[in-house]
Amino acid sequence: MDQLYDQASDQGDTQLKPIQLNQVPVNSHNEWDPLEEVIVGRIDDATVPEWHVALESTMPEQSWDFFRRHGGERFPQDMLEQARVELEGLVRVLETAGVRVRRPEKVNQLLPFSTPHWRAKGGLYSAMPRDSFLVVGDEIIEAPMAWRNRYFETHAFRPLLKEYFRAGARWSAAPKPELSDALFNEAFRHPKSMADMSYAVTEFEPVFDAADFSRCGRDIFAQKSNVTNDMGIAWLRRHLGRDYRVHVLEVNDTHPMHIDATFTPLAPGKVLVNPDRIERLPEMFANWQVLVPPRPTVELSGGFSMCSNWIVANTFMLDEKRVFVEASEEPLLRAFESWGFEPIPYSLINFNRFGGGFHCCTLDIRRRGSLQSYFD
Ligand code: ABU
Repeated sequence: MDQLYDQASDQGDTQLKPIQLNQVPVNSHNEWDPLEEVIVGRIDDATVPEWHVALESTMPEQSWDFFRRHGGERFPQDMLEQARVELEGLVRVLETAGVRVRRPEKVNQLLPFSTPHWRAKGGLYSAMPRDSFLVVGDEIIEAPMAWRNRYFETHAFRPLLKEYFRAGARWSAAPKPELSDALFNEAFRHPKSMADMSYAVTEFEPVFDAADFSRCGRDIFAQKSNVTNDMGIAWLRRHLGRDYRVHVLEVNDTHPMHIDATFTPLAPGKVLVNPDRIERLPEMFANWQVLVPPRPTVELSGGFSMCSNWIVANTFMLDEKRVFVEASEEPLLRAFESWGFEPIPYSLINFNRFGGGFHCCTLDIRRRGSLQSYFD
């Protein structure tokens, strides 16, 4: 069996052991290979982010006043508890399916922090590992996130990252952004159409959220958004090098943040496409089955939400057949069945209000499969 790396190159680190390929700790090339290990976030400690143009550019208008009044405070306990119960239940479902589930540390998100450029009253949460990490093969990349309250978000996951690194995974981080005022677009105005498009972030430095990327082996699809700029996409493309092709999709979304309720590869040759946000896919999808989900019917409860009802399109594959789908979204469940999938109905309807669904709250660390091209 080949060794994944040569211990001699890790001079002086006696804790590192050569590992065998069949023990590789991190291995995920796409969104559908059979899942073996996953990180599921924590919501218990979520703190309301402070009002800022980066939030204004994407958060639903009915929630603005809540952010303005409560930035830096813990979210109401009943909201947190309902979401926590759903997330813990999801962990049990994954474990019952034979998946090893890992969790971030509990951290105090109420601790203030500062840099030479700005101060934050606290963090946000460690609920959405999909936003802060991109797994590409055996590498975990920490994203240079644009929201100031998320500056230290990866720290809750560091014990896991160190464990994976010691076991042979590659671990890298994009350049830590300054997030000074120069990154944010002072002239930001809510665009009414794509012709009028304006983003909250400038090209001052590379920024991206990992959830603006979607993996299909050697081809990775990205969208530019209010947290991901051209420079961030260029950084990732150059970092990954010639083994990968990073494509930027044309997305019809005037308030974009994260691609995973917009464009979701489900299996080789099958992609779920949000009909409100994607009008056409690149020619390379000509032989793919393009699946269009029915429009959401459920309402996110309670007035406050950090995303649109399209969060129900934020699905997560256990393998190329089994897919987690919001249990109360009947039309979507039926659609998946008609397309030949085996939906696993589970409800995250209270968790969704924090801005994420099945794909956001998970980070697939290990799937059984290898690097392939699905388009050649
Ligand atoms: N990652 C969450 C995406 C939510 C949305 O696009 O509506």
